[in-house]
Amino acid sequence: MITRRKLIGSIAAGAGGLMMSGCNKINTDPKVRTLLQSAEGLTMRAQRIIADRSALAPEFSRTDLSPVFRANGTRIPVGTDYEAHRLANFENWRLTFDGLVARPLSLSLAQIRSMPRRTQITRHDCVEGWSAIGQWTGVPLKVLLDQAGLRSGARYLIFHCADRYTQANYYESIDLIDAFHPQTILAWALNDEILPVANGAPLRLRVERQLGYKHAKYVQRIEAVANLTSQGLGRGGYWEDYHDYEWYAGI
Ligand SMILES: Nc1nc2c(c(=O)[nH]1)N[C@H]1C(S)=C(S)[C@@H](COP(=O)(O)O)O[C@H]1N2
Ligand SMILES: [Mo]
Repeated sequence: MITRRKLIGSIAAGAGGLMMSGCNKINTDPKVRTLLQSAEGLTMRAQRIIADRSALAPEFSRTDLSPVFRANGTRIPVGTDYEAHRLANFENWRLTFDGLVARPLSLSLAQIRSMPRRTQITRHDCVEGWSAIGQWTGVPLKVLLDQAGLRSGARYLIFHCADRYTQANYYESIDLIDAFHPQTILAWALNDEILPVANGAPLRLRVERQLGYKHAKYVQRIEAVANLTSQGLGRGGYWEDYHDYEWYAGI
């Protein structure tokens, strides 16, 4: 099966090749003509995928809320600074936003909670076979991106988490299409309550067009990067690195 990632990779390769060739040669060489035709087809498909990717995930009403929003994976990070921050009610905790940005940010929870917010009721789908509907409130990631200002070359955001999960530090990453998506938020409340520790306090990612494992909990640092090779085993996330999960887990 061809994954979206591979598809987009082959589009980029095809387009690059075409741009370097002379125009006349393209039209006469039957091999190149086939490439041109298929590249055009791929470009249309790529545009559809991108248009599709800016669509909103379904939102629900309060009557749809799951009675309990279950927790999965890490329920309480141990053995790191996180523990001290949790015991101090995250008073001195800060979110770092750095990497390929013009203005690195270091934000307290109070600052984050006073920023523009979005509330959304969405369905969370875990690959392990359960779903839950919850109401999330948080700052749209776009607000932080606009404050920090991406530098040229930035293509992905890495979310560094406070927990180790089995053998490694949990982390995740998304591309800029998802980063600027209106429903992509850093949530600090669930169902009108301060975000519980089990669900990722004090701050967790909601990236509503993707499966559960992309929704990084306990986010303490966001790093803008040019590629994903520097972190972990280089596949863009804990589950991608150690369990062969797809990097793009679109739903
Ligand atoms: N830091 C961190 N983020 C994480 C996980 C984790 O173990 N650690 N588990 C992931 C998985 S598989 C799912 S389904 C959701 C679960 O979120 P919840 O605990 O709020 O239900 O968080 C995701 N984000
Ligand atoms: Mo999951």
